[in-house]
Amino acid sequence: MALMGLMSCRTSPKAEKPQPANQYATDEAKALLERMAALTDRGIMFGHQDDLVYGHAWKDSGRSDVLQVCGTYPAVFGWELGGLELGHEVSLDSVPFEKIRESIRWVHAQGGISTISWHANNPLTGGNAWDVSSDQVVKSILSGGECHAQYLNYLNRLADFFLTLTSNDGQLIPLIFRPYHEHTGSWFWWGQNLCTPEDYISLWTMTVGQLTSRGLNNLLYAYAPTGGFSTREAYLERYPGDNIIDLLGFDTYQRGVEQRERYTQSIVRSMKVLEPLARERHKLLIVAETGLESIPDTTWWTTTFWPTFKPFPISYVLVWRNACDKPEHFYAPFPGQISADDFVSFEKLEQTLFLKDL
Ligand code: BMA
Repeated sequence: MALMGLMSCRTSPKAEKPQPANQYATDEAKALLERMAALTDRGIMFGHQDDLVYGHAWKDSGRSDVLQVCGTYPAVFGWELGGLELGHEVSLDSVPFEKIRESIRWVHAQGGISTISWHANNPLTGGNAWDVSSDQVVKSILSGGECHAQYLNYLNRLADFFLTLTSNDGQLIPLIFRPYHEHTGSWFWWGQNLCTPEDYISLWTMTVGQLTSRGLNNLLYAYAPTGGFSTREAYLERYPGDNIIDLLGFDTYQRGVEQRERYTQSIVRSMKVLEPLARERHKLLIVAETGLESIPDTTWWTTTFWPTFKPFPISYVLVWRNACDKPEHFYAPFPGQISADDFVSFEKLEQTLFLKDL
């Protein structure tokens, strides 16, 4: 009987509130996780990378393509810190970090949520995140490696920036940090064929340890391999651990209109693995990066995106950036784009959550 009682308690999704993996998490980080969990009962939050800092054919004008199309901002805002580790003032996508800081503060004051990606430079070769010419990079960063001190310096520069992200009352803004993503592919120096599972996990442990040692207990961590996995073992092969990760997700893209079925089926397959895993471990479920570049499909939002994600208890789905300088590189519509009207219908659905719904 006692066992049955315990089991029914454990299997009830409402029985336990999600707790941050970090036992010293700030009240704000705890509250963010609880709020995100509560919001999944109402729907799925829409996220967009770099929404406030540039968009399709504009920059520096304080707009938002999403706002211009549907009258409200995304609920979740993605930001990119690549270049900060080198002491640069602008990101690898040419956004001043000062602007990212202001934007994160603004988002927080409006009740929105910020998530941060990091295409970190390759410390061993001096190349960028996509430099996969050496399979010794992760090794060189770990304790005893030739780049260890240099990499701690990278992390300290990130920490210095994170420590300035405070709210009006002086508290550290709770944030979702998602480093070392898409690592089950081999296009970044931390990818599958470039390091062992043990070294990849050590990279995470070292990173989180260093940021935490700087007092950053406001960070929630998201784990996002490349989509397309179909077993729990594949998903967990390089998982840093329940004591580090708060959000389970993946990155996946639809490559062209003709790949619609492939995209939707792969998401459903991955979600069927992740949904029970997240429930058992009391983690939140996210789709960290997705989209169809250029959206050459007038009803993509209501006939592909929404029917695919809707059945699952996902906290947020984030679409990638609308580059200002690459006319084809956009993932959210802008006024006049062929899927813009459909996006308006999508925003009006009761279970799609934008900033005004939070
Ligand atoms: C990629 C592309 C690049 C960009 C990078 C980091 O997916 O959007 O143009 O530099 O992300 O944001």
